[in-house]
Amino acid sequence: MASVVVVGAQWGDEGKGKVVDLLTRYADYVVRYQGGNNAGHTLVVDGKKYVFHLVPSGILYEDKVCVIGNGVVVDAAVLLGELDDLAAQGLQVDPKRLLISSGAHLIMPYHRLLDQAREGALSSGKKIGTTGRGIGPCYMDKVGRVGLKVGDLLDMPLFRDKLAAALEEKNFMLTKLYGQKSLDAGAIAAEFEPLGERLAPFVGNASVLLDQARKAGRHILFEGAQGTQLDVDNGTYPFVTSSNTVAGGACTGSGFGPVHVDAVIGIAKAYTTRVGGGPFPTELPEEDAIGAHLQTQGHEFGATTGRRRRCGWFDTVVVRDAVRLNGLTGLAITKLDVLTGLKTLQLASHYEVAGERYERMPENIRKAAQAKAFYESLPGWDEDISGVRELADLPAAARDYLKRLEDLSEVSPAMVSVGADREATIMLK
Ligand code: 2SA
Ligand code: GDP
Ligand code: MG
Repeated sequence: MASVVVVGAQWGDEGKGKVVDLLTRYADYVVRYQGGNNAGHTLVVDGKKYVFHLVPSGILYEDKVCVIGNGVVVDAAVLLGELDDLAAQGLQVDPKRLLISSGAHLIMPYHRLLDQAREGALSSGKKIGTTGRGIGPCYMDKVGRVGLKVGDLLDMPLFRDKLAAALEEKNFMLTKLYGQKSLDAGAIAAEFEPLGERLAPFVGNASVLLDQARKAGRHILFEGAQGTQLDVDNGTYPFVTSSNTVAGGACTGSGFGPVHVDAVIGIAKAYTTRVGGGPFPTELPEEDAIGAHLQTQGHEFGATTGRRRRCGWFDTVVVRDAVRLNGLTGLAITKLDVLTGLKTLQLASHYEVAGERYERMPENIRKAAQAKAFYESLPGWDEDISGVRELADLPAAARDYLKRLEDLSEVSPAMVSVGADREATIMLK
């Protein structure tokens, strides 16, 4: 497969980092195309843990080129911090190995302040539970045509002009709406100028680079962040992030033509988690013993904010939505090992809202919040499966669970993950 898109099929944190890392073996280019440092992608290589927020996971392979596409929102200081951390671990990232699109928008200090202030002003049931990284306000400015781009850092007079214009409105909002201090354009420009100087060698045109790569027959892997149900157009709006997390975002977010995408792989956990507010029909209460099992055995804490992730049963309604919205050609199931020890497992097959049957997530957010999940029960297993590398070696109950999950989700698994490490994987195709 020349060009493959990897997306989260649920609400994020499905283990995309691990799967992307595995697939990177076959890729020449690894591309982030949406989101920003709200993402947290964890990789475990030879027992060593890496968490990336902005740098594509492919960075650990020294012969791969990583790309941050125009659809990403970049916190320049965070990105440079990740590069510094890698350098401190002996991995000096050369500009030949990382290209940052000049069209990617910059997360500015006022974006972070506004994100946190707006979230703070919402009443408890209305809170989105954002990561507070300034993602929403940055995308608002992009769509509102007042954003600053990475490329503007290479033209400081232009940067200063755009900043001064943007700050007029932002200072009004910060002071009048949220009672905060106004920000100083000169101080912000002075903070960004050295960041721009350091980033300059990495800045370029991602679309042109990827087109050349494609024409040369190189393999390109697009690494999605967050998950399908967090897509701003197709997710459980308004409890979503502010970008297109679905596979279509890989094209708009990197300047790559849709007909050149050969495969789309969805990643789903063997159960479901969600961070932040919003509907979650298969959620188990925090005090529930099974919910507690998933949370503790799965170490379900946010990789960016450390927040406790909400946990629940696998939801085939959500995954069927993902199959349709992304055009999934295959599925990778992760964290099957976390289910070990549970006596009975449940797979949600459909919902009901006020007596009406739903085979997909209701579009109306109030209905989505009221959706009652209906389940099929299957027996669990007790055997440790973390060392299994062949499907046939899984306990029969685990194989039956995967088969029923596959039938109800209407997509076939291409890979099953049974541990955080690269090696803890069962390849099916
Ligand atoms: P934002 O900050 O504007 O994107 O938040 C909007 C919603 O999107 C959710 N969101 C996420 N959900 C799961 N994982 C994410 N990344 C981190 C991780 C999250 C963390 O890998 O664990 O550490 O808390 C992520 N990023 C955004 C968010 O919870 C809001 O519901
Ligand atoms: P991402 O945002 O989709 O990349 O996922 P995260 O990194 O936020 O969360 C997934 C977590 O599960 C990480 O801590 C991974 O190391 C871990 N993980 C991935 N696959 C497996 C698996 O098969 N089993 C177990 N036990 N952990 C896994
Ligand atoms: Mg994550």
